[in-house]
Amino acid sequence: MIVQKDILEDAYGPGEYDPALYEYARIAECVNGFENVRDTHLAQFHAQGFLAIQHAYSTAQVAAAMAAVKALIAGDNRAFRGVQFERGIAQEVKRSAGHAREMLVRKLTRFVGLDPRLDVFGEDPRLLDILTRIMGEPPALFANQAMLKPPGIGREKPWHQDHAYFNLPMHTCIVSAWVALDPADPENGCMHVIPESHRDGPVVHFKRRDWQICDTDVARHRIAAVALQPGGVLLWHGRLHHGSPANRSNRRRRALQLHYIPASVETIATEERLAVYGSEGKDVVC
Ligand SMILES: O=C(O)CCC(=O)C(=O)O
Repeated sequence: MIVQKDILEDAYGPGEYDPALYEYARIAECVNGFENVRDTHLAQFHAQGFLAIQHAYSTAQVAAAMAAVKALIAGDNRAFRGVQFERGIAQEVKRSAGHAREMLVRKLTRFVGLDPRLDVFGEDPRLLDILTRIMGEPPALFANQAMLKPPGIGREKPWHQDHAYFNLPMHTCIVSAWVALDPADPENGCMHVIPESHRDGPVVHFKRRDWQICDTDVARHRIAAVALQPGGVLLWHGRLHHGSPANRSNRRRRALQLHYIPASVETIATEERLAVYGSEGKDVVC
């Protein structure tokens, strides 16, 4: 992340990419509500590497979360320093205020613990029950961010595996939960996944438009786009290949992202992670 006086910018800026990287073969099917998640859906999670659930959270919870996000951006919590803008627009950020400034924000880092209206999402017993059933033990929250991908300027998040970012043992069953606050679809940069790619093991990541899988290693013909209504949640395995195109629409695409690990897991050294996921020292090119 880049710090310019009081303005925190995203670590990576917008980059040109081939739109074919997000040409999807299908829109992913969804379960309707946490209460309808059966063991067959959990088996599907293990087989496919993801599970999408519509109407998991209520309209009231989503509205409260959006108000809480707005308040954090407005600076209502003076201790919060996690507002991160899209990169390269610092002058515009300095000139803007209120709603216009809000529309330039890419990410809120570590929102959990700041506002009960946001904490309810990650603490929901129905979510925790599903995570426990997937992991075989109680989950612990490892990382969290609000991903706001603003209209027109919200950059792509290139294809990657979450495990490549986290210093966790290679066997760890990481599960990420991504909650849509706005309708999320291919036009405003919804999540795209490669079903079953979590079975391919760790993939070397490169610093290109982001810390990412090489574009030529993306299994383009297998892409599923995950369109969600507000309150819908996508769960995915930490080794699933996933990414999201830029938001070229005039609509917002706000989401809360929570990464869970089995409570018993302990962290490893960065070198150990990069020995697997990093490209340096390996005879590979991108
Ligand atoms: O919200 C997005 O567009 C991308 C989220 C994601 O995949 C990540 O941060 O790991």
